[in-house]
Amino acid sequence: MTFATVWYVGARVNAADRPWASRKTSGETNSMLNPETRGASDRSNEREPDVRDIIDYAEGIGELARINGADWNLEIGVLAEIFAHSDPGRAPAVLFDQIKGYPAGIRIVSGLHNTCRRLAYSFGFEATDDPTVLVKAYRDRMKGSFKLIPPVAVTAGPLIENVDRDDTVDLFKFPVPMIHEKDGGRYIGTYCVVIMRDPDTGWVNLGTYRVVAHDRNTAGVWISPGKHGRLIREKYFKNNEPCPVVVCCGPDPVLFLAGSHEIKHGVTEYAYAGGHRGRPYETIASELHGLPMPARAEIAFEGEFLPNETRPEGPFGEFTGYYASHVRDEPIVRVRRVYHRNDPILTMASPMRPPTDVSFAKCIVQSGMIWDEIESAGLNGVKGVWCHEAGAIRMFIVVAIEQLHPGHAQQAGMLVAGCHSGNYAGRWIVVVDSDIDPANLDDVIWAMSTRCDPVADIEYIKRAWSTPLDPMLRTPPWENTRAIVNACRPWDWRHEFPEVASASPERRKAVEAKWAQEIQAVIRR
Ligand SMILES: Cc1cc2nc3c(=O)[nH]c(=O)nc-3n(C[C@H](O)[C@H](O)[C@H](O)COP(=O)(O)O)c2cc1C
Ligand SMILES: [Mn+2]
Repeated sequence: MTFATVWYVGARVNAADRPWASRKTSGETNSMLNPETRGASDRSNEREPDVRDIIDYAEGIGELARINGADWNLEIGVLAEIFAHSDPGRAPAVLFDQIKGYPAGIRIVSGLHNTCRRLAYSFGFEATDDPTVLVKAYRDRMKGSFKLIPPVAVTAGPLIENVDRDDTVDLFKFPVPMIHEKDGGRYIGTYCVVIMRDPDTGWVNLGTYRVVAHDRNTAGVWISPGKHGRLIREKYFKNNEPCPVVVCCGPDPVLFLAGSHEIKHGVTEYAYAGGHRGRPYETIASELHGLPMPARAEIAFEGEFLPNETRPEGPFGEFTGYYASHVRDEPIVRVRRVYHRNDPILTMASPMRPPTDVSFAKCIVQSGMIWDEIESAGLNGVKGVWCHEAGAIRMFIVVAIEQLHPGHAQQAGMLVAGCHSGNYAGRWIVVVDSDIDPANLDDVIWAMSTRCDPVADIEYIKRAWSTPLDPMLRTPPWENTRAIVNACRPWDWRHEFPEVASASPERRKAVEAKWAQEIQAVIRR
């Protein structure tokens, strides 16, 4: 053992013992809350969004592990990987303290919201252990009460408890982790949002892009072609101007998930995340460029991308589970301000062979987004959507439908492949009937094996939006091929399709009721 202590904290405690359950902002009224969550307990909508709140919550439900004494250099990243792989979708959040070479209190956290309960809490959904219930809750909210809620500017907040300026800036005052052996540097921004403003429209975009600390006051950011931050940066560079930027390391979970999903062009992720919180985010204007920073974030730093300066960036572990994009010259950020809370907590998302410490939560949110988008495009009969962790979230997506007309399965597959949330870096889209649980790989493989003729039932889309991170691409343009697998019973002879050999639901229920004790004793449900 190279670290000093590991322990798991807390079983479920009484509501009265949970200080976070009663934390309130002065002046807050219930009308600011998402209506469907009003009056409910255990939901973060009722509190100020920040990293500490979700850590408290995780601790309260026994889903927090603490590790003291680990090294930022190839221990913390590897431990995060060991935990994430140990129990995908059920692993605890891990809080690292007393990090080697750093004062106690400067911490790193990984896996903040990577279970059903912690994700439900963050979004203010009913607590559940069933991911498909959460996907549906997301879709129902978008169809119902959801409204964008723009942020509000404030002048004070914990983020500016400490401000370092110019010569005192040092990114390595934080225990920036070296995550994997082959990484090309220490990455400060993994679970982060990169905040930039469109020079023409004033739209503020928050995107999760990886950020390396090159040295004490220089950072490198890798943004995939077509991403909003890249489009904004290109506008400044076209005029040979520096591009103002704030990197926020330590946003609360909903803001991070907003930053790492494909929110519509022109919509600020603050308003999307605020809509889910049911309250506006409070933002503080950054000193140099007036960019809005989350007032309760842990760490942020500010500077400019320089139009004519680059440094080699990468390699870095990527969401597909590979080092595919190698080393390239990328623009750098000259860092001139660092803002942080007392005893700051650097948030970390370790990129690794999936499942990762964020992938389960991402699968839920992305599945919900796709479901919402394909229905909004007019598709009827959708019964479920699931993005699989093993498919690196984006590369293996299953949609279940109640087939209603000829060509329906094809329409569903095309929409999943083409909608904004399903388009980037995809590979396989599988369409299944409604008796198949899209999140259950046994079900999905059974359907693909028994209801699909590979020659007749697989369609291809060519030249689709991919990325240098796609391990199957070696050169630009970064476009790839999608397969839409129709694993539904063939529409034209669906009524003659062989019957499923399984007890009817009624028969099963009756037998289960009669033999309940015996069944429980055998399979211990
Ligand atoms: C942990 C994590 C790391 C990511 N790293 C990058 C990255 O380095 N570059 C990138 O372009 N996208 C990255 N993404 C994906 C983007 O965050 C995502 O595509 C998002 O939609 C970008 O925001 P935008 O739509 O406002 O451009 C990452 C996502 C996650 C969850
Ligand atoms: Mn965006």
